[in-house]
Amino acid sequence: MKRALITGVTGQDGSYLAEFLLSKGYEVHGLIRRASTFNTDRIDHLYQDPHESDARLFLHYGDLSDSTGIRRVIGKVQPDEVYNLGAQSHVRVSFDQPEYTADIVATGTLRLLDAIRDYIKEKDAQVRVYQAGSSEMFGAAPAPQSEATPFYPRSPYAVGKVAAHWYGVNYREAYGMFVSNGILFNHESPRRGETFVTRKITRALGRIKHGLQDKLFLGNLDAKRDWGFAGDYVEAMWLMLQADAPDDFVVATGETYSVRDFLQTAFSYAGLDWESHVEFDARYLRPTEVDLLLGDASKAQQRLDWKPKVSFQQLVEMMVDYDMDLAAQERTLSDAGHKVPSRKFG
Ligand code: NDP
Ligand code: GDR
Repeated sequence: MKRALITGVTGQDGSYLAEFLLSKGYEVHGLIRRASTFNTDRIDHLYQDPHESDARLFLHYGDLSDSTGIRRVIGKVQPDEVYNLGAQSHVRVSFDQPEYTADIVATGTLRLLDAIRDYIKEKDAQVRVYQAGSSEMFGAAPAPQSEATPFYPRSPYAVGKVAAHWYGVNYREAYGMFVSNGILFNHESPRRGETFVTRKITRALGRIKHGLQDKLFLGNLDAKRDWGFAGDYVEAMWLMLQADAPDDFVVATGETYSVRDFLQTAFSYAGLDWESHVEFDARYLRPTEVDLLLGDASKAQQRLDWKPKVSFQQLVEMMVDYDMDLAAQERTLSDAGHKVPSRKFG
């Protein structure tokens, strides 16, 4: 049985990847952060009591800021594959917390790679590493963006991801390690964090439809993104580690839509007019914006035989359907006198 270690297992991608690897027969280990409230909502449906003999998902406390803990977990888990998905992944927040973001996104990756490097040497082990790179690394570079496009990062987050990317390349070249960098364009799902624009929109839409809120405050509606489905993208991560040799791959749909297009598609699917509900709030603008992302994933298609299955329209409908159900449940609670919290951040 292959063993995988996932940092960021409690996040959107971590949950889909854990599900995917379990379905492939892996034993899956995840790094989780200690929090004062439970932060395992997205993986609770996968969790089994570790005392049960057929349990294959195990969680370990750890943090990408803590080398000693990371080294201990790697020594204990002895993974065949490591997926580094842990990050302070919010671009706008990275302007508020640049140093912390750099520490987790860039130096955290270095800590992990260095721990794996020593583990491989000490144990003569074979470990394959996936690094979660981002289309944000392209930033202001002209579209379409492929593996050959030079990076031009536009936020502390993106600069951190560029550093992490090059740490990966350097460890591959310096120590012969199997490190593959995914350069994934935006991918969404009903499990997307509620402060990212797509989920913020579908979450608000459900609540507007069910009379729980009236307004949705957003920033720049002109930005264009290449949005895919997270469930499709975690398969590309896995395929990268099954290849004969490590490499870097763009993963994208090859289509781009503006935030306004997303609003229009989502609201019209729900039979509502977005312009009656959306208002501008400058707090959601970024000091430097990424205007246009459009990926060219032909290398992943040719070498990994990967292509996306879920279209933009299907993705929007999947998210709206999910959030309509969620808002209906909230409405029931609210009607029964329970306080349903409003969503304030984004
Ligand atoms: P999420 O924000 O949903 O999840 C991030 C995960 O990282 C969570 O499990 C979080 O834990 C964990 N984490 C945060 N800080 C630390 C830390 N200090 N130490 C260890 N773990 C930490 O992100 P996604 O699932 O959307 O993305 C996964 C990865 O892919 C990230 O690296 C992201 O930057 C990158 N990426 C994402 C894209 C996307 O469109 N989704 C596109 C390209 C790249 P907790 O739950 O406790 O907060
Ligand atoms: P992004 O995703 O920055 O592309 O990073 P996000 O959904 O946050 O923003 C997309 C675009 O929408 C605009 N926008 C808003 N964004 C947010 N969050 N909230 C708003 O109210 C709002 N109004 C307009 C933004 O300005 C931006 O142009 C995501 C993250 O998952 C990263 O970790 C990942 O690396 C990249 O995708 C690829």
